[in-house]
Amino acid sequence: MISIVVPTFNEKGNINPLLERIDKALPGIDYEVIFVDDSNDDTPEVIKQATETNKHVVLHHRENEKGLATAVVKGFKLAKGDFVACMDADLQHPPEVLLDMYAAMLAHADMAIPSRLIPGGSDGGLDIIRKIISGSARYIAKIILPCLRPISDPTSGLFMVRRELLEDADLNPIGWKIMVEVISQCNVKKILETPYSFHDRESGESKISLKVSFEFIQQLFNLRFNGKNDGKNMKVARWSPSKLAEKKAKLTAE
Ligand SMILES: Nc1nc2c(ncn2[C@@H]2O[C@H](COP(=O)(O)OP(=O)(O)OP(=O)(O)O)[C@@H](O)[C@H]2O)c(=O)[nH]1
Ligand SMILES: [Mg+2]
Repeated sequence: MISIVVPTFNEKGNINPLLERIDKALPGIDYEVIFVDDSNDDTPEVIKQATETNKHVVLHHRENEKGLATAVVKGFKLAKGDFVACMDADLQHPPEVLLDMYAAMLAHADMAIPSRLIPGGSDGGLDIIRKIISGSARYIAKIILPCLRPISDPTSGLFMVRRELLEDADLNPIGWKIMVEVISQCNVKKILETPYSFHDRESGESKISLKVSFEFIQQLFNLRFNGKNDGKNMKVARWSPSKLAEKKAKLTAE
């Protein structure tokens, strides 16, 4: 089973389109979608309604608690699948990449990381300001944390990992970035990158802020001094678009 952890803060317009697309993306594959929700609008009601008709949906609502990364860690604890994915609710991470990541995990990856920045990937036409912000975040992250250097797109919130690797990891993320925490604190030896196209947000608002950037730097330094993975035993491989298509075709033919 795949457990898909989705942190939500005021995403009511995105929940049902997301669930429909996840269901189409994983034909015949067992999965659960765990929403860890800190919203102060109707989002939990929309998710609760979905739980009544969709057996794949799990809702964990937190009162008076916030924070994207801690929400994801909570989702990891609730996950029951062998593989655990993390994905934003706002459809910027197209749910169709779940099958790409699953194919990578079946090819014995410890962690699958879709990338906007390898051949076949795209950042979905981010404006120049967002490009600069996200490029700088990656650059700074790679300077501070050597284990991130071979990874092309290590600062998004989109990945899949073997659940057993999360079990003994000491995940204590502050703020926003959960993927760098997982790479640094889990014993990931084989990472597979697959190309994908990022999309613009269709509904709801961005929650990014200056505070988030400061917390990110603080998190990177914490991991530099306390992280378990120095990157020396880690291998990163990449699939081309044609290799990915071939692997997925095999998977859906089975
Ligand atoms: N549970 C929980 N989820 C959050 C919190 N903040 C953001 N999220 C969710 O985390 C995901 C990423 O947040 P976004 O605001 O889309 O961040 P972003 O993708 O970096 O920024 P944009 O590109 O502007 O959308 C979305 O699914 C949000 O709903 C929070 O405090 N708690
Ligand atoms: Mg977003």
